[in-house]
Amino acid sequence: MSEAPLPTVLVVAVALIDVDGRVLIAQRPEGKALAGLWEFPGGKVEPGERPEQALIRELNEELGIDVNEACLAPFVFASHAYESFHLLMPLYLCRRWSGVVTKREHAALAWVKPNKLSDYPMPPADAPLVAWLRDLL
Ligand code: 523
Repeated sequence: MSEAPLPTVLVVAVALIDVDGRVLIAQRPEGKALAGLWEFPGGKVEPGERPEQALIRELNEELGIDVNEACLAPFVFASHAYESFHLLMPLYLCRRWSGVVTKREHAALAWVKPNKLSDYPMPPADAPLVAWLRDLL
């Protein structure tokens, strides 16, 4: 008998890119899954949300910034089978936002040159995106 397939969880994430071409990564806090690892900020898409709406909400909650949907460029899909669910995660690119990026829910934030991103341990879904980003930027 084959086992039941893992549920799929849709998560959205973003590579915020500043005027110097640095990318924002955020360290997951203690008490959460994957604590201590550096992620592209984002979160789960709630029922009834479009992915872009979910990302705009998450960026406001987590980083205190406002993003216009027209400034979100879809980029690439990450996909990873975690222990209890399969994560599907489109990563968007964003170069424009309003407000100041502020640490609200993470342990730390870092603006990192693309060629230095691999120095930061990342969740398994995020890590393969680094090479794409490095080649693109
Ligand atoms: N990831 C992930 N990479 C990444 C994000 C934003 C999230 O691998 N860039 C994973 C981590 C969690 C799941 O996606 O397993 C949901 O993340 P999040 O941060 O929205 O949810 P948590 O950890 O706060 O979980 P809940 O408490 O269930 O909301």
